[in-house]
Amino acid sequence: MLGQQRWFISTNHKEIGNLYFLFGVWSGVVGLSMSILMRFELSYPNSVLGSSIFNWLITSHAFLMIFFMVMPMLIGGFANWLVPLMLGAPDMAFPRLNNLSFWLLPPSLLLLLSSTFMDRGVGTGWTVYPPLSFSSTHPSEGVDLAIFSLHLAGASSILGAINFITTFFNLWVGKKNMELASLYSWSVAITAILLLLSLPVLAGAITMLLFDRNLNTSFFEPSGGGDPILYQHLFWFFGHPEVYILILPAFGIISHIVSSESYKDVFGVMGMIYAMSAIGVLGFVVWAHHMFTVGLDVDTRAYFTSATMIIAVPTGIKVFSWLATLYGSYIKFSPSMIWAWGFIYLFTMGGLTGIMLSNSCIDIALHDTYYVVAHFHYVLSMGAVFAIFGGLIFWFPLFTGLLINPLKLKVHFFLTFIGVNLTFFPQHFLGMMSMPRRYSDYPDFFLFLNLLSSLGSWISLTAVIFFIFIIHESFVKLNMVTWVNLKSTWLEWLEGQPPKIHSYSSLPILIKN
Ligand code: HAS
Ligand code: CU
Repeated sequence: MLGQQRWFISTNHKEIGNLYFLFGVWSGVVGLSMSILMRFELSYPNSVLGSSIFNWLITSHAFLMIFFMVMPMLIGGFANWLVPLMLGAPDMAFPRLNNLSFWLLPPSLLLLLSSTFMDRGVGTGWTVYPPLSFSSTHPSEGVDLAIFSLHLAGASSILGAINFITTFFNLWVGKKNMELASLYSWSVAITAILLLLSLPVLAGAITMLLFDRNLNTSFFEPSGGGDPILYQHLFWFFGHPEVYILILPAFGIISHIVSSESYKDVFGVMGMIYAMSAIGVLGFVVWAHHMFTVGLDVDTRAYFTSATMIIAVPTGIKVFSWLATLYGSYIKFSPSMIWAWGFIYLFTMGGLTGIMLSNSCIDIALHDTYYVVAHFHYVLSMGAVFAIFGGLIFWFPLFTGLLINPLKLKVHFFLTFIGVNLTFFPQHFLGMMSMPRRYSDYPDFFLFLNLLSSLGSWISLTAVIFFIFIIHESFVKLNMVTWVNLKSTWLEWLEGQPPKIHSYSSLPILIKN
């Protein structure tokens, strides 16, 4: 455990998982604080912070949430803890590499945070598009530090991906029966393949940008024969698979919660595996839906529109399979299950607005408006983050040996549910009224919806503080998982139903360890 000596050089997958969780929670709190500052700024017209600081806030918020919160928690934390256990492996395939993967992240975070102190920080947006990110337009060395930060985070993820792929394909006790491996392990394996194929492209793009900024190359500089649109292609060839990297492990977690809480195997396990694989493959051929406004010709736009829409099919297979699993089962409102319900409902909402945006003709009006912000927060803040909360609650007894107060967890869920919906639902309307994203000010006309949105963010903040309190209470009370209180408490939660030992539930793992 973390308390033992020399935990920092540990090669144990559970200890490394713990480190990832701590790291992710810390970055998440910093990223959340930044979003609250942004919502304060936007709660009233007139810019208080000014555009430089606001641009720095949106950039750091996105980097922190994507690379230092969601990825470390969903892949680093959950996958390190669960994949070896679910596969029946003694540890990850390369335990020392695993340690290195984690320890590349703190220096990466340090580089990102130190970029803040250079001039006015990095205000390029997480996409770091040239010409805005050129040294002529963004002279701050902070941009170079952010690029180095991404290099390190990328190296960490690539090494982690190699480790997960090797572990999954070589250390599964079921040998050749890959379809019997758990769905979460599958989701992580597919995510790892996506990481391995997409991250080097990002690394290439930002290195070319670094050279353009410092070494007089002109990959993206028209005056030297380069093309800034090339950067967008390279970035989104990474960027679109990246969004599926953020959601696939979440899909895996939801499958386990749904299966365990409905006392059934997931409906259509093979279908789920094929759907995740299809999402992974298709994710690589749709990138230009982020670039409909750069002047692509109409045939190209027609292709990217159709290819993007096709992703609704495998994703629909997943959504309907979860519903089919739950169908006819005893509907429970256990704390982890309500997060899964929330996920299925709100992720689908976010997915549907994605389908709207995939129409190139509609996207020309909606691109760079709050509609896009609403879309990706529905799939991320209410998709990826809901799965993180659901998974943490579901496996908390396994991770810590402790139980959490279920009633308070439900209060926390409803506070969050109200908070995030109030924050992001009005943003659809702001987007349709053409409020552009990434601005620190707006005309009075947009006041009411922005105020609602800010109000929602404060409710979400309250919910997070409450969650920290609940977890703290669990640690202080040391309500241990023992057979006695497992029986009494779990039976209480299950409203009279005996806990069933299920292949997808955490119980067999709990007993094994
Ligand atoms: Fe997205 C922009 C399209 C899924 C994240 N997305 C973003 C950005 C992020 C992001 C972060 O085509 C902003 C990046 C930036 O900073 O600029 N997205 C889609 C589509 C899907 C999708 C089609 N996105 C995700 C996921 C994310 C994510 C998952 C992270 C976790 N997204 C876009 C487009 C843009 C975009 C445009 C660019 C906008 C712009 O202008 O910048 C799909 O994977 C969603 C599939 C899921 C469903 C729901 C379940 C399916 C069911 C089956 C039946 C549905 C059918 C559809 C048949 C569709 C239930 C019927 C259609 C109707 C309209 C009713
Ligand atoms: Cu995309």
